[in-house]
Amino acid sequence: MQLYGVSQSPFVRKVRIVLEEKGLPYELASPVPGQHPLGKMPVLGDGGLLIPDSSVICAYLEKKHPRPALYPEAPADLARALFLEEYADTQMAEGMGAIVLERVVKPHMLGQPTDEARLAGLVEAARTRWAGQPASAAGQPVPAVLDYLESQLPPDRGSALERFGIADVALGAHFGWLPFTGLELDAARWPRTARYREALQARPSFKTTE
Ligand SMILES: N[C@@H](CCC(=O)N[C@@H](CS)C(=O)NCC(=O)O)C(=O)O
Repeated sequence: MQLYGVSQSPFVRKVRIVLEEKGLPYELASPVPGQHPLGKMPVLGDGGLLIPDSSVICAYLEKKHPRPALYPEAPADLARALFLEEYADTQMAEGMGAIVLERVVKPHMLGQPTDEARLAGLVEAARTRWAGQPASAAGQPVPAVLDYLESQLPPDRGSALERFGIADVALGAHFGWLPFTGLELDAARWPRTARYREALQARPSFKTTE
Protein backbone atom coordinates (compact mmCIF):
# COMPACT_ATOMS: atom_id res chain seq x y z
CA MET A 1 0.00 0.00 0.00
CA GLN A 2 1.04 3.58 -0.59
CA LEU A 3 0.00 6.35 1.74
CA TYR A 4 0.08 9.68 -0.07
CA GLY A 5 0.68 12.55 2.32
CA VAL A 6 3.26 14.17 4.56
CA SER A 7 4.06 12.86 8.01
CA GLN A 8 3.39 16.20 9.73
CA SER A 9 -0.33 15.98 8.93
CA PRO A 10 -2.39 14.58 11.84
CA PHE A 11 -4.78 13.03 9.31
CA VAL A 12 -1.91 11.19 7.66
CA ARG A 13 -0.66 10.17 11.11
CA LYS A 14 -4.08 8.70 11.98
CA VAL A 15 -3.76 6.29 9.08
CA ARG A 16 -0.11 5.50 9.85
CA ILE A 17 -1.03 4.63 13.45
CA VAL A 18 -3.76 2.27 12.23
CA LEU A 19 -1.35 0.64 9.74
CA GLU A 20 1.24 0.21 12.53
CA GLU A 21 -1.30 -1.17 15.02
CA LYS A 22 -2.44 -3.71 12.44
CA GLY A 23 1.12 -4.55 11.40
CA LEU A 24 0.49 -3.66 7.75
CA PRO A 25 3.45 -2.70 5.54
CA TYR A 26 3.13 0.51 3.52
CA GLU A 27 5.20 3.23 1.99
CA LEU A 28 4.73 6.93 2.58
CA ALA A 29 4.62 8.78 -0.75
CA SER A 30 4.41 12.43 -1.75
CA PRO A 31 0.88 13.67 -2.40
CA VAL A 32 -0.07 13.66 -6.07
CA PRO A 33 -2.08 16.68 -7.28
CA GLY A 34 -5.55 15.73 -8.46
CA GLN A 35 -5.63 12.44 -6.56
CA HIS A 36 -7.96 13.59 -3.78
CA PRO A 37 -11.29 15.06 -4.90
CA LEU A 38 -10.90 17.88 -2.35
CA GLY A 39 -7.18 18.41 -2.90
CA LYS A 40 -6.35 17.08 0.56
CA MET A 41 -4.27 14.38 2.16
CA PRO A 42 -4.20 11.49 2.93
CA VAL A 43 -5.01 9.20 0.05
CA LEU A 44 -4.36 5.46 0.31
CA GLY A 45 -3.35 3.42 -2.73
CA ASP A 46 -4.21 -0.26 -2.46
CA GLY A 47 -3.90 -2.29 -5.63
CA GLY A 48 -5.87 -0.35 -8.22
CA LEU A 49 -7.84 1.57 -5.56
CA LEU A 50 -7.28 5.16 -4.48
CA ILE A 51 -9.08 5.93 -1.23
CA PRO A 52 -9.33 9.50 0.11
CA ASP A 53 -10.00 10.73 3.66
CA SER A 54 -8.44 9.44 6.88
CA SER A 55 -11.73 8.27 8.41
CA VAL A 56 -12.71 6.42 5.25
CA ILE A 57 -9.27 4.85 4.95
CA CYS A 58 -9.26 3.69 8.59
CA ALA A 59 -12.72 2.10 8.21
CA TYR A 60 -11.59 0.43 4.98
CA LEU A 61 -8.49 -1.00 6.65
CA GLU A 62 -10.59 -2.33 9.53
CA LYS A 63 -12.91 -4.13 7.13
CA LYS A 64 -10.06 -5.56 5.09
CA HIS A 65 -7.76 -6.39 8.00
CA PRO A 66 -10.07 -6.95 10.99
CA ARG A 67 -7.39 -7.95 13.53
CA PRO A 68 -6.59 -6.40 15.87
CA ALA A 69 -10.01 -4.77 15.94
CA LEU A 70 -9.88 -1.00 16.33
CA TYR A 71 -13.64 -0.38 16.20
CA PRO A 72 -15.91 -1.56 19.04
CA GLU A 73 -18.52 -4.23 18.32
CA ALA A 74 -21.34 -2.92 20.49
CA PRO A 75 -23.43 -0.28 18.64
CA ALA A 76 -23.38 2.22 21.51
CA ASP A 77 -19.62 1.94 21.93
CA LEU A 78 -19.14 2.24 18.17
CA ALA A 79 -21.20 5.44 18.14
CA ARG A 80 -19.16 6.90 20.98
CA ALA A 81 -15.86 5.97 19.34
CA LEU A 82 -16.91 7.49 16.00
CA PHE A 83 -18.06 10.68 17.66
CA LEU A 84 -14.72 11.08 19.43
CA GLU A 85 -12.96 10.52 16.10
CA GLU A 86 -15.17 13.18 14.50
CA TYR A 87 -14.63 15.54 17.44
CA ALA A 88 -10.86 15.17 17.11
CA ASP A 89 -10.91 15.62 13.32
CA THR A 90 -12.95 18.81 13.54
CA GLN A 91 -12.61 20.57 16.89
CA MET A 92 -8.99 19.71 17.59
CA ALA A 93 -7.87 20.07 13.97
CA GLU A 94 -9.59 23.40 13.25
CA GLY A 95 -8.32 25.08 16.39
CA MET A 96 -4.74 24.08 15.77
CA GLY A 97 -4.37 23.86 11.99
CA ALA A 98 -4.29 27.53 11.13
CA ILE A 99 -1.78 28.22 13.91
CA VAL A 100 0.52 25.45 12.73
CA LEU A 101 0.31 26.83 9.18
CA GLU A 102 1.55 30.26 10.28
CA ARG A 103 4.04 29.06 12.88
CA VAL A 104 5.52 25.96 11.22
CA VAL A 105 4.40 25.29 7.66
CA LYS A 106 4.96 28.75 6.16
CA PRO A 107 8.42 29.47 7.62
CA HIS A 108 9.82 25.92 7.66
CA MET A 109 8.16 24.22 4.72
CA LEU A 110 7.03 26.89 2.29
CA GLY A 111 9.84 29.38 2.81
CA GLN A 112 7.34 32.15 3.51
CA PRO A 113 7.47 34.55 6.43
CA THR A 114 5.06 34.05 9.33
CA ASP A 115 2.41 36.73 9.51
CA GLU A 116 2.96 37.51 13.19
CA ALA A 117 -0.15 39.66 13.55
CA ARG A 118 -2.30 36.93 12.01
CA LEU A 119 -0.64 34.31 14.22
CA ALA A 120 -1.32 36.31 17.38
CA GLY A 121 -4.93 36.75 16.29
CA LEU A 122 -5.30 33.05 15.52
CA VAL A 123 -3.92 31.99 18.90
CA GLU A 124 -6.33 34.30 20.65
CA ALA A 125 -9.23 33.23 18.42
CA ALA A 126 -8.47 29.54 19.01
CA ARG A 127 -8.42 30.12 22.75
CA THR A 128 -11.66 32.02 22.62
CA ARG A 129 -13.34 29.46 20.42
CA TRP A 130 -12.06 26.57 22.46
CA ALA A 131 -13.24 28.39 25.52
CA GLY A 132 -16.80 28.84 24.33
CA GLN A 133 -16.71 31.83 26.64
CA PRO A 134 -14.35 34.78 26.64
CA ALA A 135 -12.51 34.36 29.93
CA SER A 136 -12.93 33.00 33.43
CA ALA A 137 -13.18 35.20 36.52
CA ALA A 138 -9.41 34.84 36.90
CA GLY A 139 -8.98 36.25 33.42
CA GLN A 140 -7.62 33.01 31.96
CA PRO A 141 -9.38 31.65 28.88
CA VAL A 142 -10.77 28.13 29.33
CA PRO A 143 -9.84 25.72 26.50
CA ALA A 144 -13.18 23.98 26.18
CA VAL A 145 -11.86 21.19 24.00
CA LEU A 146 -9.64 20.05 26.85
CA ASP A 147 -12.49 20.52 29.31
CA TYR A 148 -14.67 18.32 27.14
CA LEU A 149 -12.02 15.62 26.83
CA GLU A 150 -11.42 15.74 30.57
CA SER A 151 -15.13 15.06 31.09
CA GLN A 152 -15.04 12.09 28.69
CA LEU A 153 -11.78 10.30 29.51
CA PRO A 154 -11.33 7.66 32.22
CA PRO A 155 -8.91 8.27 35.09
CA ASP A 156 -7.07 4.98 34.90
CA ARG A 157 -6.40 3.72 31.38
CA GLY A 158 -4.84 4.82 28.12
CA SER A 159 -7.96 4.43 26.03
CA ALA A 160 -11.18 6.42 25.82
CA LEU A 161 -13.28 3.26 25.64
CA GLU A 162 -12.52 -0.07 27.23
CA ARG A 163 -10.03 -1.08 24.53
CA PHE A 164 -7.62 1.02 22.48
CA GLY A 165 -9.23 1.94 19.16
CA ILE A 166 -10.12 4.52 16.54
CA ALA A 167 -11.10 7.22 19.06
CA ASP A 168 -7.63 7.04 20.61
CA VAL A 169 -5.95 6.98 17.20
CA ALA A 170 -7.68 10.22 16.22
CA LEU A 171 -7.39 12.04 19.55
CA GLY A 172 -3.75 11.03 19.87
CA ALA A 173 -2.86 12.04 16.32
CA HIS A 174 -4.33 15.51 16.82
CA PHE A 175 -2.52 15.99 20.14
CA GLY A 176 0.62 15.87 18.01
CA TRP A 177 0.10 19.45 16.91
CA LEU A 178 -0.36 20.87 20.39
CA PRO A 179 3.35 21.59 21.01
CA PHE A 180 3.47 23.76 17.87
CA THR A 181 0.56 25.90 18.92
CA GLY A 182 1.81 27.28 22.22
CA LEU A 183 -1.41 26.08 23.86
CA GLU A 184 -0.52 24.13 27.00
CA LEU A 185 -2.04 20.92 28.35
CA ASP A 186 -1.74 21.74 32.05
CA ALA A 187 -1.65 18.42 33.96
CA ALA A 188 -2.87 20.08 37.15
CA ARG A 189 -5.97 21.31 35.40
CA TRP A 190 -6.64 18.42 32.98
CA PRO A 191 -5.13 15.43 34.82
CA ARG A 192 -7.05 12.73 32.95
CA THR A 193 -6.32 14.24 29.57
CA ALA A 194 -2.63 14.74 30.33
CA ARG A 195 -2.26 11.18 31.63
CA TYR A 196 -4.15 9.78 28.65
CA ARG A 197 -1.95 11.67 26.21
CA GLU A 198 1.17 10.33 27.91
CA ALA A 199 -0.14 6.77 27.75
CA LEU A 200 -0.84 7.13 24.03
CA GLN A 201 2.58 8.61 23.35
CA ALA A 202 4.18 5.52 24.95
CA ARG A 203 2.61 3.15 22.38
CA PRO A 204 5.01 1.88 19.69
CA SER A 205 2.58 2.97 16.93
CA PHE A 206 2.74 6.56 18.22
CA LYS A 207 6.51 6.54 18.72
CA THR A 208 7.16 5.21 15.22
CA THR A 209 4.95 7.88 13.65
CA GLU A 210 6.16 10.87 15.70
N1 LIG B 1 -11.37 15.00 6.51
C1 LIG B 1 -10.06 14.88 5.93
C2 LIG B 1 -9.22 16.08 6.32
C3 LIG B 1 -7.84 16.05 5.71
C4 LIG B 1 -7.11 17.38 5.77
O1 LIG B 1 -7.67 18.43 6.09
N2 LIG B 1 -5.81 17.34 5.44
C5 LIG B 1 -5.03 18.53 5.37
C6 LIG B 1 -3.60 18.27 5.82
S1 LIG B 1 -3.44 18.17 7.56
C7 LIG B 1 -4.94 18.98 3.93
O2 LIG B 1 -4.72 18.18 3.06
N3 LIG B 1 -5.09 20.28 3.70
C8 LIG B 1 -4.95 20.84 2.40
C9 LIG B 1 -6.14 21.65 2.00
O3 LIG B 1 -7.12 21.69 2.77
O4 LIG B 1 -6.07 22.25 0.94
C10 LIG B 1 -9.42 13.58 6.38
O5 LIG B 1 -9.80 13.07 7.46
O6 LIG B 1 -8.59 13.05 5.67
